[in-house]
Amino acid sequence: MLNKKEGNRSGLIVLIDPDKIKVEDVISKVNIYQEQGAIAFFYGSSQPVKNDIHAIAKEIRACAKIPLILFPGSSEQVTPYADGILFITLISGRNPDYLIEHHVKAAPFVKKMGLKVLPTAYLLIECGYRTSVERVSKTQPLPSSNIPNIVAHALAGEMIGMRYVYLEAGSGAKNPVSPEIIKAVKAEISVPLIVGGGIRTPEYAKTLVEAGADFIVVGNVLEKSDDKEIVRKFAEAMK
Ligand code: 1GP
Repeated sequence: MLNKKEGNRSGLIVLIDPDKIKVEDVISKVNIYQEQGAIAFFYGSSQPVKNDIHAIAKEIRACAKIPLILFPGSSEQVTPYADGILFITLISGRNPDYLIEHHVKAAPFVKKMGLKVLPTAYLLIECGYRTSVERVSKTQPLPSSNIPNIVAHALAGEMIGMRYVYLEAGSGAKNPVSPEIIKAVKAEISVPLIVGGGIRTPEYAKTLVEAGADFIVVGNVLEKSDDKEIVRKFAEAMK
């Protein structure tokens, strides 16, 4: 489901937060993002969602030509209006709710809805302040200075059988994941590496891709930027 475009080193994924988009803006935004080179949409929030999560997903799916993949902060964010779901396990933390409880709650629905499942080892990396993932999940991020420990977590995720490793600095992170961490993780794992959180410039995305990131996730910067070509610039930089 997550495929790089032919000839590209990496793929750009746009995160759509259901609480940060209006239903009436969905069509124009989705069209801009996909025309400018995004390869997939992630959809979800680390916080409880107030908007109608199903209605917005339905609208996105109706006009999306690229996969719409749920990136749920909890089992309550599962909707049938998607192509797949990142079945995330927060293995950087030790909270059983995010290691198995939400999975058990969601599994029967995911099966019934026929969503394609992408089992994902999700590692929260310290970014300089307390992120909403940290607050909501009541877990500690992995210290960014202890790279062997981050690599060990990623490896454990792969050995357990997870098909993707996701290094997350947190939405709006001041310090995104560093190229050094990506390089060290990529050298040890063989599954695709997704990186997100606080990535603000195409240049930084390029550095991360050169370090070994297979997929880069951006969210906040698109909502805040006035540059109408920003997605194209990210996609171009990552080729
Ligand atoms: C995806 O949470 C991130 O991994 C998105 O972060 O909103 O900071 O781009 P930003």
